[in-house]
Amino acid sequence: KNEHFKWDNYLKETGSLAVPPHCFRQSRIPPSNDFKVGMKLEAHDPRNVTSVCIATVIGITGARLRLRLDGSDNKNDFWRLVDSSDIQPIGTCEKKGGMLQPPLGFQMNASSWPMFLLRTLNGAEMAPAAFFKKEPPKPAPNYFKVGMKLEAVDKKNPYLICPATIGDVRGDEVFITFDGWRGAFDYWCKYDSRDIFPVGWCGLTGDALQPPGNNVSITKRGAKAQSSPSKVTRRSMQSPQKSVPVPAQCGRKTGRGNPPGQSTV
Ligand code: MLY
Repeated sequence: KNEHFKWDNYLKETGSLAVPPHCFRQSRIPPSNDFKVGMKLEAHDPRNVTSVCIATVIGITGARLRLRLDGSDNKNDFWRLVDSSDIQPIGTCEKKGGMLQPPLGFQMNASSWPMFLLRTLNGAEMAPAAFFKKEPPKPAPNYFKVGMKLEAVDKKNPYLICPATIGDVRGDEVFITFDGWRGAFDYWCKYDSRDIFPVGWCGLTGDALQPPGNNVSITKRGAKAQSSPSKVTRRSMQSPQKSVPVPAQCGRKTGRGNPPGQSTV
C-alpha cells in the first residue's frame, strides 16, 4: 500500500532531517513480536492506570499488540509495544501482592467479577514470559528539534503510524504534527513517549506506515478563480523551514477535505 512513500525521497523533497534515533525511548532494533492472537496477559487499564486487568491479544501489528480488556466492550481496544511496561505475564500482579481488577466499564455486575475472572483464565492460552521485552531506558534529556521528521501514532486512530514533524518543543514535551493533515490530529506528548518512533521504524517492524495526507489547499475560489487555473500547493510537502511547491497531480482529492477539527474516521 505504501510503495509510493519513501523517506529518503521525502526528506530530500522537504529539505528536512530525521530525528536521530537516540532521541527516542525505543530500542534501536525493534523487538521481535512473538505473540499470537488469543493469548492473554495482564495490562494496566488505559482508562484507569492504577488497575491491572486481564487482556486478550486481538491483533498483531509490527512490534505492537492490539489489546482488549476481558469483560470490557470492543470499543476500547488499545495498542501496546511488546516492550511496554504496561503489559506483563499473567501471575505478575498476584506475585507482587496485587489483585486483578475488573476493567473500567466492566459489562457485568461488579459482584460477578471473581467468577468472571476464574472463567476467563480457565483454559486460557497465557502469553509466555519470554515474549515480554524489557522497556528501553529513557533517554535524557529532550533532544528533539523543531522541524525534524519522525513516525508517530495517530492518537485518534491509534492503529495508524504516520509521517510527522516536530512542530514545537517545550521542556520535556514535543508537539507532534502530521504531515499533510491540517492540525486536527496534532498533539503534545513527552519526548520519551512510546508512541513516537524514528524514521524507518515501520519499515523494520513490517508495520504499514501511512503515506502523508493529501490536504491540497486551493487558493480562493472567487469569481476570478473560475477563469484562471487554481493554484495548488501540497501542504504535506512543506517543511517548517522551507516550502517546496509540488505539482498538483499528486493530490488524490482536491482541497476542502478534513478541515481542522473535522475527521471522518
Ligand atoms: N478516516 C480518518 C483518518 C484520518 C487519519 C489521519 N491521520 C493519518 C493523521 C479521516 O479521514 O479523518
